[in-house]
Amino acid sequence: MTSDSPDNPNVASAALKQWVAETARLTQPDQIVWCDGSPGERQRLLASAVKSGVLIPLNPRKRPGCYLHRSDPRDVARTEEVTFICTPSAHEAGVTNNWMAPDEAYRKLGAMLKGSMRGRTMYVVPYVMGPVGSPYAKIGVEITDSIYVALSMGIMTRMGECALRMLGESDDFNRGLHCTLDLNPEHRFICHFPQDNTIWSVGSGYGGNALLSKKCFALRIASWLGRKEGWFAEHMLIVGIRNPEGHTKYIAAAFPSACGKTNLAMLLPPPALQGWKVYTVGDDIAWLRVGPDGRLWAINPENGYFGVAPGTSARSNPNAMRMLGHDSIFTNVAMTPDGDVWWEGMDVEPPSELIDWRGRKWLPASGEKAAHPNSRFTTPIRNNPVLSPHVDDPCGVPISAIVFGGRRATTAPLVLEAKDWLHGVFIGATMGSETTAAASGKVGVVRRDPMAMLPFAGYNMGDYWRHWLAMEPRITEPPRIFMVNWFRKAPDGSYLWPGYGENLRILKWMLARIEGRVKGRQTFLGRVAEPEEIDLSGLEIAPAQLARALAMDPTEWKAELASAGDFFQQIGSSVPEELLRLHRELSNSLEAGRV
Ligand code: OXD
Ligand code: MN
Repeated sequence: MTSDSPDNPNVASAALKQWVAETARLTQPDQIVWCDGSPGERQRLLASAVKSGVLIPLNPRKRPGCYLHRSDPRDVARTEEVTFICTPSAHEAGVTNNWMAPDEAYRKLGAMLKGSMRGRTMYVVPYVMGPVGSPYAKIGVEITDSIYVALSMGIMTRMGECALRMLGESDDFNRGLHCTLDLNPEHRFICHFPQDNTIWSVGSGYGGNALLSKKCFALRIASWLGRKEGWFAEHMLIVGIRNPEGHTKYIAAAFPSACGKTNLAMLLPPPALQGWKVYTVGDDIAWLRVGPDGRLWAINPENGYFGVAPGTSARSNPNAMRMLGHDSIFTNVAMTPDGDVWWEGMDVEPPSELIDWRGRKWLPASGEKAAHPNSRFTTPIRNNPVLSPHVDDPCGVPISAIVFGGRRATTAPLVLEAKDWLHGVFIGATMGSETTAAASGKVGVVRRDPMAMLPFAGYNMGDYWRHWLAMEPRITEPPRIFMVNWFRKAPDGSYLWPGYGENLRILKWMLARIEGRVKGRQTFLGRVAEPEEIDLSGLEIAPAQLARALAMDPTEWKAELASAGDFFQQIGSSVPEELLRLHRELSNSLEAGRV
């Protein structure tokens, strides 16, 4: 449906038409394209993106339907320093978010948006987050001047007429306005207005800043809506684990960006764990509600994967390698002379020459990375060979366990089960992780990343924790809560645990705990697996190495709790008293020598 009049689509609600008209008056595009999500439209947009050089077609014999996009080299990751929560008061945003007053943000960005689409096309992209028609799904509309964004939204969401039909005459939709401007980082702002269900993002084309359905709507705005409406929007994968008897249990797991969520979500069981199978429901975001049975039920609001390419290989994630074989958009990876893709950690020798992510000739001796460390793939969910049959289930899947994990070279054990909901919330709230290339800034620095939501909680972190605690009485059949750490290292810098598919052994231990078949070892914080309780069949790992991966070192934990205490102080008066009390009790236990 192409039109230069915003009034064209008959099915759009009056509120939507009015907002599109207002936005067009502000930004002055040359033409307006309402995206209908049809295959024909996709082909037209792809052809146009190729013609303008936004996309480079890859070798159709090797990667049918696949394209490469190279971004501006200054625009390769999320930029948390220019991401703002624009609530009436600064307190509502809290100290972990940048805050700007809504009036100021609208004025400042409004000035930048004035006439900003002159000479450009404005795409109106309606989309559904969650299964179409599900009572838990929500609708958004993104207006963008980027064809790359429009095409990526067509992969990442259920996009087009289905959203307009579901919206009907309602005015209840997220209003996302995105404009690339000149991509100068100095003109970059990602502003969220939770009270208005609105996002304005300017100056970046990077996925996490520009595909407004994802981090901006499905996490920052949705977390705020979740508190208001009594549910959770979380930075969690959702995975189904089927045991050899054919019973499937679902786990939701929060890990910070670029810590292996996609790999865990589509894990291939090791050969020795015969009969086990893993199904992906989601790899990045979970919306969790309390069902009539008192359990937590999760849907994946997305319809595609926006995953980190480097490190993805036939060994680390064979299912991802299969799904990347067709109909995917790659961003900032390297290109081989025969029009295929390459990245570091693909476990394939690079050819003698490549074109690097910036479009320059690359030789193995150049000493630089050929693919950007945060280069990405954008792939339809249906490409995944182990997609859960319940991915479109309007009610989602019931969650038996919640996992909090970080990237920690020290301190955090391979697996630990929290004593109860409060302990679990504490573990999530005080989680630390080393920073990665998914956000701009220094990589490898440990920071507190509560529930892996530090960059994504759309309101005051202390209030977010209060919401977690306040939900407890409603969840009468609560999931168990675990902490994991796949990344602990030996003093020589090697990883203590092999990770990837072998992580199923740890998930299996969790299921055994839930079924009461193993006890673990009680520690001051919760139960850590005993080495003999972990299924090690077919895996060679020295007992001392495994013991180290599972160790709770009092000195490390004293430092950890001190850092958690500092973090609570930083958050200030909104930290729930229950968490402060538990922190005091745990610190006292450690001081008293109880580990
Ligand atoms: C992502 C991220 O892209 O967390 O999922 O940065
Ligand atoms: Mn993420």
